[in-house]
Formats: sequence, C-alpha cells, structure tokens
Amino acid sequence: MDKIKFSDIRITGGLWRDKQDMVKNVTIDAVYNRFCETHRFEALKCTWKEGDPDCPHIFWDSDVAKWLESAAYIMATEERDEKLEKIFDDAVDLIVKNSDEHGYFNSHFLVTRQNERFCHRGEHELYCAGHLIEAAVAYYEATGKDKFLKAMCKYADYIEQVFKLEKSAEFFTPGHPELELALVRLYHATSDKRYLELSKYFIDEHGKPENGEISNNNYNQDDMPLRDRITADGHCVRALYLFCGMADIAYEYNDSGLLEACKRLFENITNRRMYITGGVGSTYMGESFTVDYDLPNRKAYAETCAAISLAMFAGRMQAIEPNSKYADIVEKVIYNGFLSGVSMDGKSFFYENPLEIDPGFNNKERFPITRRQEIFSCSCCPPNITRFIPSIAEYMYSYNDSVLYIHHYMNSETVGGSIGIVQETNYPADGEILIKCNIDKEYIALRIPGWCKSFKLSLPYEMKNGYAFVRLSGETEIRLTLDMPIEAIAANKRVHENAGRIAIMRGPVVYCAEGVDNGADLKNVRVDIHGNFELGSAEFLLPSIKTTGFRDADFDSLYKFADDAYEEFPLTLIPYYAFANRGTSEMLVWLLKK
Ligand code: FUB
Ligand code: ZN
Repeated sequence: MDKIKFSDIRITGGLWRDKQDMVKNVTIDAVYNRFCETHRFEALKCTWKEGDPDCPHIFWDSDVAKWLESAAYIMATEERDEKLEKIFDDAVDLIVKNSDEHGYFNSHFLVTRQNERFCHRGEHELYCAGHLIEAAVAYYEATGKDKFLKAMCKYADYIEQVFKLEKSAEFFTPGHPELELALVRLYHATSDKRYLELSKYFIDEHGKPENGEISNNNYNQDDMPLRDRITADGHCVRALYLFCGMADIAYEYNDSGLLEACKRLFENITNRRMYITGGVGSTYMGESFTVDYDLPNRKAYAETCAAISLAMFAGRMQAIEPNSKYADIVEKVIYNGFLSGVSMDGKSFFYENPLEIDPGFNNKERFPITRRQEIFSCSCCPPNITRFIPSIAEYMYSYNDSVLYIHHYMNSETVGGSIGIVQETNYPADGEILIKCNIDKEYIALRIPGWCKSFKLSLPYEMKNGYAFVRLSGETEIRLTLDMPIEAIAANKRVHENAGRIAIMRGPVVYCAEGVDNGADLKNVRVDIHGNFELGSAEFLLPSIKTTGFRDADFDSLYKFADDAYEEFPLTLIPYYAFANRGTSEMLVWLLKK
C-alpha cells in the first residue's frame, strides 16, 4: 500500500494545527538554543580535544540529526525558511568537511577514538548514522538539495563494506537499532536496492550466534532470531525501532515469517505490556519492557521516544494490513503518552511519562521527575517530538488500487499529489467529521475507532476489519458521527496495580486528576462510574471533565474502625497530556471505583 505523504497534506485546524504551530514557532528554536548552549551543534566542527569538558557524547550526532530532520519537515509542510535552511546547510557543510575519506562521520569517535571505530556495539555509531541518513533524506525531499544525501550514501556504502562485505567490524548488528529503518528510507529516496538489502542483512543477522554463542541478553534483541520473537523484551526504544525495520523489510520482501513476528510482537505489547496512555516501558532499569501485566504507574518509565517508536511501528502495520487495531494504537499514543512529552508552551519536555505523581511522598526510591525540563543530558526525546509533530499527517491515509483508507481524522486538506481529499472536523474535541473527496477509487474506508460504541454514516457502508467501506461514485461527501461519551475504563485484573480502579476516557483521550484542581491524596479519591459526568472548559485545547469525587473523611490517628463515610467534592479531570503544566502537583490516572 502507498501512503499520502505528509508533505501533500495541510493540517488546517484543530489540535494538530495548534501543535504544528507550536513546534514551528516555539519548540524548534527552544530545542536548537538548548542544543547550541550545550555545544551539540559545535561538536560537528570536530575541533575539540580529548579531555575537553565539552567532549561530545556518543550520541549527540543523533540529537542534532533529529533536529535537522525536524527542520526539514517544517519546511516540507509550511514553506522554505531561510533561517532553518542556513542552520541546516552549515551543519551539512561541517559534516561533509569532517567526514573521512570513506564517508564515515561521528563527531565523538572521529576525534577521541580514531582507532576504535566500529569496535563497540553499545556505543551508538550505527544509531547516529541512521539518524543522519533520515535527516539527509528528509532534507532532500523538502528542498531537492542533495549534498547531504550524497554524503550519507557514501557513508552507507562504507557501512555495507565494513559490516556486510568484509565483516571487519567488531560486532555484527547495531547495538541501538534505527539504521535498519533509515536504510529503507534511503532506498526509497535513491532507488538503490543495495540499501534495502543492507537493511535486510542487519534484520537477518540479529540474534545469530556471535563467536559461536547465542547471547542471553535481550537488551538489544540478541537472544534469538527476530523471526522467532514472541514477546517484546529489552530496551523499549531499541526494540521498537527494530520492529519498524522488521515491518519495513517484511513489507518490501513480502516476507510472511517476519510479518507474523511483527504481528505477535504487536499483540504482546498492546494486550499485555502497554499503559492505557500508549506508553511502554515499565522500568527505568534498562529502560525496558518487563513481564506481562506489570504496569506500575508511579514508576512508569514510558519514555517519550518509546511512545513515538510504538506509533511508528503501529503506523507501519496499519499501512501493511488495514485492521483498525493498528491505527487505534497510533491514535492512543499520539493523544496521550506521546503528547504528554511536551509542555503546553512547547518549551519543556518529559523523558519519562508516569501515570501517577505524588511529589509529597518522601522516600529514597527513584521516580520520574515531576516537572518537564528544557533539556536533558540524554536529550533524545525533544528532537523526536519536533520531528514527529510536523510529519504527523503521514499517518492519516494509505491506499491501494481500489481503496483509500482513512486511518486518522484531522481537520485538513491535501495540497499536492494525485488524491484530493478534505476533512472538516474538530476531532477529537467532538466526533463530527465531514469528508469531501473526488478520487479514482472504488471505495473509501473510514476507521471506526475501537473506543467508539456507536456511530452514524451518511452513506451506505459495509464493515471490514474495523473500517466502514463506502462505495464511491464521483464527487462524494460523507458525514461520519462518532459518538464520544465519557467512559470509565477498567484494566485486566492481572494488572494488580490498577485493582479496583478506573480510568476516564473520552474518545481517544485519557484523563487524569491533578492536585492543583482537586487537593491532596488523590489515591484516596473515588469515582462513581454511574454518576454524572459533564464537559468543562477547554483550558488545554480539549474539554476538561467534571464529576463528583468521594474521599475518605480525614482523621488524626493512623488507624480507625472502617466505615462508609465519604466527603463529596467537585472533581475536575484534565486530558492526561496536559498534566504538570501548572507547577508540581499530584497527578493520577487510575482512580478508585466507588
Ligand atoms: O540510547 C539513545 C537513546 O537514549 C535511546 O533511544 C533512549 O531510550 C535513551 O536511552
Ligand atoms: Zn527519548
């Protein structure tokens, strides 16, 4: 299936227009300034000396590359921007100037450890290479400028020589996967099949015995061949970038074994190991998946990059096999565990996205931070956010000869390409969607989200795999109304953390309670799922929710005889993505059920 490119779609209103404006007007500069202050861009000059306090971190190049990719996407969706282009071109000049005769570039290894190139699997050289390649492809597609692309082709040729042809590196596959999916993009940009084959080579090499032995370490997905994987284990971001590469290769080579593995992994993640917010990663130890149903709320690791990479994986699956369960996960991530990663003002970020914050709880264990920060020493998430939001429309549509699939609803219009389609909607503020199209397809297939119990369509339809298929004839207008009541959601009883608790959702959006609205001791607050729920003001773009909360009456002693005495109070819930925008505060997603 093909996709309508995000650069051919203009988001014209609603939540994503707001977020795209935020990235374009605020976040891209905010991240750039923090990266300059911390010398990440300067590192490209390769002029520092070993032992300098500003010695580039092993994956700073990936931070810069993701920022560059973001700038390219902003230019692809909006318009060329002299300032962004100058920063981009200057960075490319430095990268090209300082690449060695083979095309190798890494601002850390080139200066400090010339003799240790491709010796340390865990030190991110191939991960940085992958991000540089993605940035080069993005810039070429946005501007037609090919200097960076050519440089990255040379670098990829060198990687092919060292890893595939000579096998002269000290390791066989990327310790931090990412290159696999980047090479597929390079193949699409250049039509040079060697890059696709190199990606497949790395996918096939994963989990093979090294020096006669299979590793028992699942951190980098090394403990078995990828085709045999059943559960998602190890470092979440590594795993999910790799699963994206697997899905790409499964699609390009029509490889059913690999696709089956992708499907198994998707099921394992989304039915056993994912937070209701679409966050993944239950522990900061190894930033990893743990075991089925282990979803601690306060200690959730749920890195923003892990959410992004889950959306990327689900987005690939949604385009390979249109079943609404894939797009449902993209949607769950983008409105919740991804969006919580950036503050409402676009200037600060969460690395970890917990589902519970109790700042007053004094103990010595490690918990996620309670306030977003402008930069981290490990700052992979901010530039991942700035590249994801401008390109989000890439997830909206896919098509084959006879069907155009609408996976996501955003107020938008196509502005180029061969398919003309307009969506008029405030989704997800409400579920009213008007679609206007005049396309040369037999059907248009509209996703009916898994959260939606009832809907209306203005034309006859047939349901298949969660999509409503409407037959087209010429210019067509379709009105879709997705009923979007406020719902209480329970977790599987095996998620012991959530026993007796419910989460409130409206449409795809998860809600939370914050101390700043509701006072302290949120873990004590009960909600009557049959009570009255109303929509409130939209301080954070989407409406808040009002209901009655019940909490235990306070008493001085540590214990007392139990009773049913509750105090009632007006409970306010806000979209989860908006928590921690009003100072440090308690926050809770899973509330006690009365
Ligand atoms: O290792 C590079 C990046 O830093 C990973 O993708 C994130 O999970 C964080 O560990
Ligand atoms: Zn990250």
